[in-house]
Amino acid sequence: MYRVLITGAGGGIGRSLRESLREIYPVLRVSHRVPLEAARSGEEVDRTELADMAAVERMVAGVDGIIHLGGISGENEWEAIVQSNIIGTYNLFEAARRAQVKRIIVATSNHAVGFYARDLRIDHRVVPRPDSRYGVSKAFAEALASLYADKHGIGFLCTRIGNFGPRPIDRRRLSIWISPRDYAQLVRIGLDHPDIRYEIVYGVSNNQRSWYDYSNAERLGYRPQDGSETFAEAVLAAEAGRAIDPIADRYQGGAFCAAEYSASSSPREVWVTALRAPLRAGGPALPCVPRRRSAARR
Ligand code: 15L
Repeated sequence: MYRVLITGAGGGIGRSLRESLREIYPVLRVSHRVPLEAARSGEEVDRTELADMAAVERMVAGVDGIIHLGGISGENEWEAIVQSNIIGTYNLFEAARRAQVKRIIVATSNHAVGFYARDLRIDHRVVPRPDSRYGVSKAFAEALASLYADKHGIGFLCTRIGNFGPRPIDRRRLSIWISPRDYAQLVRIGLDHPDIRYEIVYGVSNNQRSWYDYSNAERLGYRPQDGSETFAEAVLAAEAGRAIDPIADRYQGGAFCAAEYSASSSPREVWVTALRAPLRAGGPALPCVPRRRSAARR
């Protein structure tokens, strides 16, 4: 990889990757919709609105690989999600196809699968269960990536990021946290691995309380250095006595699931079906298993 583009480079993950990937690839092009800090040596700074196709085409010119972090990173009005995450992601992948980009790392999210219950451990093969309009846009990005991988041969690593930060900030994040250095490792695998066509991996550190089976990332060489358990005692003490929300506390997406919840009953328990229907005969059996049972097997 000679020139690597980071979209959404002004956000938390983007700023972190701008530092950790500096001087790893000869040229890092960093882009955001608002102005970024000036370019240092080995950097090119760009300002692009992802909904503007002509601008996106200029942004990807001459690029070999893309880390796509751009767009809205939480729940929002549908119109805003459509502009940034649906049209913006389409424009990026289509411009990348025209520019013959080889690899794209997609920042998808745990919210694409947020309506799985917390007593399950899910892997990369479960069907999407978005918990928000934002989660739907991430499931869309994964599906669009699949199309551009199969039909146009771009290599995609879709990283379903849990929660990125220097430390897990609450009980829920103990199960989904990823440290900056572990995410940087995953991104480098996505850019440098010689044989990636289309993969979904969970972007999580080695968390003992994980709801995610990240074995697909391990298969590609991922060896996380961090784990949330180091922080567990302090995190749980800070939360002692907190009121329980029946939806937010039952489902992996947390408050994203509870927001605007208007059903008079609980979400469907489709995991039972998944247990009965292994995806591939003879292959690793279950895309989704009760977490305690999975832990006991290890
Ligand atoms: C995400 O996908 C968001 O981008 C981030 O802001 C957090 O809300 C994170 O998920 C999370 O679930 O903690």
